[in-house]
Amino acid sequence: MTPTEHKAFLATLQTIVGTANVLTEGDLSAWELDWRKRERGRALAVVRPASTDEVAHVVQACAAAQVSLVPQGGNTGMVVGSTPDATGTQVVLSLARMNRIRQLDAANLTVTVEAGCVLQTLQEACAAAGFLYPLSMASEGSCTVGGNLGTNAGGTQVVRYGNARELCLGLEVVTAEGEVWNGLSGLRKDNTGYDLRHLFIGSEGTLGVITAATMKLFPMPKSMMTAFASVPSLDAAVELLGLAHQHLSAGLTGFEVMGQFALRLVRKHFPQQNIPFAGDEPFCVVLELSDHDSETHARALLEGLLEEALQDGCVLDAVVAENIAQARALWHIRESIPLAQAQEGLNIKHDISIAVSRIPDFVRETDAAIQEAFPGARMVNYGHLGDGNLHYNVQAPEGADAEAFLREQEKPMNALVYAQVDRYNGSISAEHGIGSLKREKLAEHKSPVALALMRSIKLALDPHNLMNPGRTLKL
Ligand code: FAD
Ligand code: 2HG
Ligand code: ZN
Repeated sequence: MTPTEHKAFLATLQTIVGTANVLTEGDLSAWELDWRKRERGRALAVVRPASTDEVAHVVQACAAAQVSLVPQGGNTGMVVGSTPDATGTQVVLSLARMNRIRQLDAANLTVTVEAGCVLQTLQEACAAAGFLYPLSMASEGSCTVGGNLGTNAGGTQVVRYGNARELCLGLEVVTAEGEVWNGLSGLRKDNTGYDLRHLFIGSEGTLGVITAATMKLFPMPKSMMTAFASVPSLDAAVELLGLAHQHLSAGLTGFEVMGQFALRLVRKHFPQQNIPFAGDEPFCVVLELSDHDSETHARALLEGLLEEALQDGCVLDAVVAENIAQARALWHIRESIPLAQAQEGLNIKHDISIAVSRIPDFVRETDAAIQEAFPGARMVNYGHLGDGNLHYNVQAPEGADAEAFLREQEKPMNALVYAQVDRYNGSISAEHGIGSLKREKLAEHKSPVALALMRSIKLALDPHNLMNPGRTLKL
């Protein structure tokens, strides 16, 4: 682009969204630096449209100028997918101003919401109307509905309600050509050909821009109870999960596991938190029961489960929250682990999924292999055990230079862990996506047939490769 073309392009964007919403100067770190501080990009401009129409016109202007776009919500993604590359030639399309809840349809148990709405804002608005919007994760104070759908986010309630895909009934999307597809019918059954919404969900901004979505709502449970239990091993945690399914059935709405070192990091970096037990138990579990009968009914169910688990020996000790504040505090411990890890320093993350029953063997074998190859590496192992999703993360050995550890050991560490994941028929990305961080890995771990189909879809929907190029797929 010549300087004159550059100026004219910026002027076009300013005409569409207003001068104040085309940012080119000053500190743009909030949009250019990813949450994990892995990569700092440089944007041609950060553009902040306020309506679907404005998004469509911005995309059309970018297509005309052959400028690529990076859709961005809360920029909390874990895989470097929502920040621009270093060339200074990409537009960051921030959906933050498109944050309206368009309609909460109580009769049909749906909510239609714009992509930039912050997840917690949506949860709170639904709760105020007496409904549960179940998607939940530690980043909910800043991640957005568009980012949740762009990544097909999971979080802590998947065991009962599914991930973002399963909650979504329809989308409004601006295509790579700048056309608007309105698929916000909210129908629960619609078999009229290919289900386009599923192409865009989890596509990490590489196929189009999600501008709004119709999502499922649920009746608010009468009672939600949280327990925090210590368990002697991962095998015991899996056994407890089986018992929880039996005792609680669809009432089981959360089942998270936390390894000893993960909790030690929370103790170290957030000493004000009151973590139950001494700290020497190998693993702890947070489990949640949601009940549509009564608190008495819920308590009886949970106590029945814990009694049997204590007798079996798969639980060593347990506390049950007496009120909402205590329940929140117990969940907060779990949710503080990624923040405690970040405080401890740069780290290697593996967001993996494996059949639940095989997780204990996987961890035993892989822990041993890691200790042999990387002596002293500290395992921060925790996650959504109810869904078979571990955050099998690795912190540099005590006292080591975390930056050097990441630089020198990330590749061989990834190779070791992902080879194990393959052996166990697992996935190298359970919920965070691929972004640019795992793009090369995707090519190594997905079959050639699957990769070819994905490329065909990408080229059909975005023939000029302008939508978040270089993310997810290498063309
Ligand atoms: P961004 O980071 O802005 O974008 C993520 C991706 O989606 C990018 O590829 C981007 O281009 C694309 N995108 C964003 N908006 C749109 C749009 N409107 N249309 C099309 N594409 C779009 N993730 C989980 O799944 N489960 C967890 O439990 C979880 N916990 C987390 C805890 C912490 C502390 C943090 C920091 C992150 C966590 N995450 C978790 C990761 C992250 O919060 C989720 O991936 C979230 O869904 C990203 O939302 P966002 O709005 O921040 O998206
Ligand atoms: C969580 O479950 C998030 O807390 C973050 O998915 C995981 O930081 C991580 O590895
Ligand atoms: Zn997670």
